[in-house]
Amino acid sequence: MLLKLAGLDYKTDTSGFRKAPKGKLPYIDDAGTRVADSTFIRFHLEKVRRIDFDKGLNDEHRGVAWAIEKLLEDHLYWLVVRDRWINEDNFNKGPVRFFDAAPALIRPLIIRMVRRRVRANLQGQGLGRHTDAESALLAGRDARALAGALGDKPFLMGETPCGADATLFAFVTAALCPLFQSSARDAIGSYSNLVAYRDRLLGVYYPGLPVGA
Ligand SMILES: N[C@@H](CCC(=O)N[C@@H](CS)C(=O)NCC(=O)O)C(=O)O
Repeated sequence: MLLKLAGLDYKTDTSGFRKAPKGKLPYIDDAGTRVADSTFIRFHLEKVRRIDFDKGLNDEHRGVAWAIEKLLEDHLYWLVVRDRWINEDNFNKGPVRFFDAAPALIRPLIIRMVRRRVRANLQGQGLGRHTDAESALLAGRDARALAGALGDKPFLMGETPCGADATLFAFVTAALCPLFQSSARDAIGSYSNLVAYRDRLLGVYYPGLPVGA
């Protein structure tokens, strides 16, 4: 999404984590320079390609945009991980497919190991310690904050997209994924401005991408 906002051509590599410098996605390979993590990808593009994703924003708006981005990446993110990886039905509808390429004989073992690690991460970060009802409360507050911040503007900070729109769009779209039962989906889906934002940005940046209902 950042590359789209920057108007830069790119090719998508779906081969997975093998070349990811930090063992996580996303990363980019910019003419041989590998940069991992969406925030550092953004910093790289700002420095090397001289792009200011927050052009036209004053310090107050830059601060709010950054805070919203981190709310999404470091709070709502974990609620979505929890919904998808801990809930058995959700896991079997989505994340289980990440392991399709593993040899069938050892696949269940790998799945158990990776799920154990995801559970440990959720415990370590802390959000995995809450009950379902408490998590749903937090998801509700996240959604209220996001819907309130967006209001009736076309983009988070006004008439044109800023850096945090890349994150907001990604998270709203992921949370609304109709495949999963989730408190994040219920919460985000109850705000018509967030659903309309998803639809609008999909139409502009990913025309034809099927996202379901
Ligand atoms: N805040 C980081 C998050 C990166 C991240 O957690 N990526 C997930 C996929 S959405 C991942 O690669 N997880 C693999 C793992 O935790 O081992 C970013 O925006 O780049």
